[in-house]
Amino acid sequence: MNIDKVEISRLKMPLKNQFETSFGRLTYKDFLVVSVHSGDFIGYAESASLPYPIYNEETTGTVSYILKEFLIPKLFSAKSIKHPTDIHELFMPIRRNNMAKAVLDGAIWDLYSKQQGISLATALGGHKSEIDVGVSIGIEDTVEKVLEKVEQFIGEGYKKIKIKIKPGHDVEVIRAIREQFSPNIPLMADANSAYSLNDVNILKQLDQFNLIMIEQPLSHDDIIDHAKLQEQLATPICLDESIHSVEDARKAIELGSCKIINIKVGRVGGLTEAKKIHDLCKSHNIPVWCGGMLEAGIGRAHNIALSSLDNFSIPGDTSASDRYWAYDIVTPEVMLSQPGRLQVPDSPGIGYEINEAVLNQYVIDKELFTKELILK
Ligand code: OSB
Ligand code: MG
Repeated sequence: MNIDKVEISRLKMPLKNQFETSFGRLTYKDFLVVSVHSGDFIGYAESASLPYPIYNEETTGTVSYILKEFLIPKLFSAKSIKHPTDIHELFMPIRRNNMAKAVLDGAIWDLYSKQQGISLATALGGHKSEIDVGVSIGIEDTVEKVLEKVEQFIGEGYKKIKIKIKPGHDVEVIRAIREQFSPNIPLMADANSAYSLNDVNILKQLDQFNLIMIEQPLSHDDIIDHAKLQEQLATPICLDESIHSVEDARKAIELGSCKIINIKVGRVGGLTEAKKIHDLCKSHNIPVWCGGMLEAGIGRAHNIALSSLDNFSIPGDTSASDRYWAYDIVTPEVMLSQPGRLQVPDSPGIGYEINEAVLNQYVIDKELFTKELILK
């Protein structure tokens, strides 16, 4: 794969509705679209990063810096890149900065699939032609507003309803949902690290609601206390923030810190590492699902392709474009094929075209990198 140039566009896209988690409120998504060019082929990916370091330590600004200063120069000075997994090797000496690595890794995976004339899903080893999808509901000012959203998304057929919780917005919200809707709706809670072991009594109360899982109740960097908590909870714990690599996943499984893992491509440094975590979890009978970072269409397309792997057996946060966006940057937009289901594209690469007209409306900065410029 001979890379001629890399283009980075920075986008600022307003969310249709603000999205609040225990770590803060987001009203827009500020992210990068990276394209890698090789002859007539172009691979695309978007950064999972947020404008502030509140989910993890990265921001769109740090992703941009690491790409320009380290990762793009590494890409251009590599002797030969035969397969996207070579990128993973190439970036290994750089510590962390996983969202920065993931965006270039993802663009190369898309490029490779297009050059091979196969879908990204096929390139990754996925076999599903359709996937079940869920939706994530943020913290609202009132319980009534949460109930309205739950009603709307159940109506759209979403196969998993995830509720953001934090101290003071937890047991009553979940109770209200269980009282208002059929006890069978697939429900879970995501705390984004808002609790500590001192809150074990609150977390234990959640056991009565038959949740599919509780996601990341404790600290963003913890796997020890989660193991202690899991011993005391009937509800499976799912880790999100704490898992950055297949090694983290191995240790968490060994310790009993979780029974389910949320795989986010950005958080783990790319599709190659995401697939490794999928495979490891499969061999330990740990189901996985694909998390989201409020992606626009390009990121969503990557998530759909990844979710076609068979151990993605729980619906992911890979909702349709209209969950967050008035207009999406891909065409067609990501739309449910039937209630709560998405088709996995079988055309080459991510399987969605870029909607340049929409994308350009949101671009606030653009930079081009060539081998000559970078290695001068
Ligand atoms: O914890 O899964 C999370 C959004 C931003 C940061 C962290 C998280 C989320 C979500 C939304 O839950 C998932 C989505 O629909 O993209
Ligand atoms: Mg989460």
